[in-house]
Amino acid sequence: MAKFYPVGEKEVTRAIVGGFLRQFEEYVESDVIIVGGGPSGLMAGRELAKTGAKILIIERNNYLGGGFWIGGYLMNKVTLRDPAQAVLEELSIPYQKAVEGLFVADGPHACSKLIAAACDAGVKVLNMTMFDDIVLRQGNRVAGAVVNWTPVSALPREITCVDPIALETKVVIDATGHDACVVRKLEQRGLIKIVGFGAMWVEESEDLVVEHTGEVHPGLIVAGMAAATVYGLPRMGPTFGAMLLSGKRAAEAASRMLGQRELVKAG
Ligand code: 48H
Repeated sequence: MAKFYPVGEKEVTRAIVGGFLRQFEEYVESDVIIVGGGPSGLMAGRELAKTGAKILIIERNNYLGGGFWIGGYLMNKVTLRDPAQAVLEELSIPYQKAVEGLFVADGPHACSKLIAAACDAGVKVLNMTMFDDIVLRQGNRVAGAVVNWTPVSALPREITCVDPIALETKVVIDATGHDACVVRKLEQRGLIKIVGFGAMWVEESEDLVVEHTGEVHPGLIVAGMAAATVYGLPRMGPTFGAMLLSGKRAAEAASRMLGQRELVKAG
């Protein structure tokens, strides 16, 4: 049996610290920051990274995928309505037809394939990292994200004084789901009004979410369930086609916004 090569703890630690720091320093500046690594954020990231843009996903959890792992009612199945099965085909995710126009896939399989597709395209991820605030420039254009370690936000205020740090970017995508955390920071400053998502009505909701995906404020795109929250659109329940197609639309909007601007070189 082959024996393991004799490297020890210090080499393991150096590899982790060095690897993290090199990447972190490089991604202090990016083309697009996507806040939230659920289905809409991952899809947007994958599409944008394919174009050569430098993409960073900020995710507060230690895992990616958001609500896409477990679908409805903790039952590990995700559904998609026609035409979103095309994305399943594109990502080689196995699925079955449930009834005409409705398809079902295994959450863990679908989610892990989507995560892999985003990573394969070149998306980088900062997980256990909480979006804390926005960076605003002239004309209140969104120009970055202020972040902190997730565990810091879990500590009581009295015993923490850990200031967050800021990352610069050209475009931010709010893909934080029901909370619309990024847009909420604009609302807190009186720059925008959030309506709050409406009651469930799947037949109406999905087209509306995709239609409303786009620039909500200079430099900021809203995608996925966050779009329903911002514009007061009906929710859709445990079906994910609109999340994936909204991610694609967010990527198209971001590409247009990046337009002629020179992309930041990914090292
Ligand atoms: C860093 C954050 C922060 C923060 C949140 O909830 P998600 O899966 O979002 P979508 O929009 O891609 O998909 C929504 C879908 O999962 C869903 O819930 C549906 C279809 N519901 C329908 C209905 O009727 O209820 O993912 C959002 C991600 C999560 O991973 C969060 O942890 C992350 O964003 N996140 N990351 N900093 N402040 N807030």
